[in-house]
Amino acid sequence: MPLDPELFFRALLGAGVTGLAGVPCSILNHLTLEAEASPDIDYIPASVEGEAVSAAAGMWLGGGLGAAMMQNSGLGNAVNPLASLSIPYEIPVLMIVSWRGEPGKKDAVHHYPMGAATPGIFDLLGIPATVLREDSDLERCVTDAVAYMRKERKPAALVVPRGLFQKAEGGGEGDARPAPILAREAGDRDAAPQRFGGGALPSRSEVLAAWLERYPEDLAVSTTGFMSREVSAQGAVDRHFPMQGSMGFAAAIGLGLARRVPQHAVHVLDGDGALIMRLGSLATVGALAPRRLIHLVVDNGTYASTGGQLTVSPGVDFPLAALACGYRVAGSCRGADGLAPALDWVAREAGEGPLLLQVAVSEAEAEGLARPVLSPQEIALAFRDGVAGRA
Ligand SMILES: Cc1ncc(C[n+]2csc(CCOP(=O)(O)OP(=O)(O)O)c2C)c(N)n1
Repeated sequence: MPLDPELFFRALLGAGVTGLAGVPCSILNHLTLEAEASPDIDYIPASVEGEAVSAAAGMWLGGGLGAAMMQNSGLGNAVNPLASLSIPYEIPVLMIVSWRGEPGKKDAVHHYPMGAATPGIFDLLGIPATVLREDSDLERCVTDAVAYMRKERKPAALVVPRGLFQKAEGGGEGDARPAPILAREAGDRDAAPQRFGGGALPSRSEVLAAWLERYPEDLAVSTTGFMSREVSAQGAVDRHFPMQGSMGFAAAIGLGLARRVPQHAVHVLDGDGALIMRLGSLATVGALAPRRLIHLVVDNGTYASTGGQLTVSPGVDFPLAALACGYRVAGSCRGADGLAPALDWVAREAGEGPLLLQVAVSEAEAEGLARPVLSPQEIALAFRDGVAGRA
């Protein structure tokens, strides 16, 4: 007999899961519908599975406990932030993964390879995965997984085979859809980007120093590579999360965090290469429109951290893309003379919806930047404690 998915949803809430980010699967349809409609859980409709893992990690940094939901077809999209964020930083994320292509069960052919690989992927990553069966005690499985996560500060997975749950009643053809997930009024599609500039390009260090001087107390998540090295050198552990790894997902982490602590400004310090890798996050951030999220894109036109190879950023207008995705305001700055006016503009405009500022920088890099001295686990814990300690 298929199980009642409602029990599973209640078990998640009972175990203290505060947020769910995911990409839908028909097997998990009920869960998505419940999460969309429930005031008891924060639901983030992720653009890609790795974004779901990263947003769930951001929820944990903000004092909550996040789950990432996905079809196993998308498990590959989640591996990078599992392997380079959740596991090394010891940020627990509950993985809820459907199992298409389970060996021995009839399914569409294109699901078989991933179906066969799914248990092995969890094994290789050292993530304990419990397959839910019809005779499973759902509440127990959820509680045990969450207890493990809290104790070990590691991700854990619950695997949901096809046919385990009764079919969802809502969401079928002809049923009324729930209200649109989120208010979309924040962005003004006709808004034009603000443009600042003049003079030679500043360096990344100069931009970051000016930024941190303006916002010494705000929370910030920075992108992998040199940016986070600089942030560890110039920043403070209780409010700056210098993320190394999970390339492209700084905005997703910032989003999960911002949803947990909407009373605080959350800055995302991004790179052009990283943002191009996960441009879909602009759409998620734009749609959910966290009021106090500020997205700074430091654009040197290169992958500086791996040797200065060219990115395609000269062809990308990040502010236009952000506005098109629902950011409330966006601007760019090209030239050191424009930096102070651009930062004044940010200070005036921030607070009513996501804001993006792209700052073109030179390729000059600070000498001898070391990796953070603290371990990833220490960084994550210090940051989470710092967030918790805020008024
Ligand atoms: C998924 C993934 N792909 C590639 C890399 C290697 N890598 C680390 S930093 C980096 C460059 C990032 O470029 P950008 O965001 O423009 O920042 P910059 O290095 O210029 O500061 C790359 C490609 C990685 N860490 N993770």
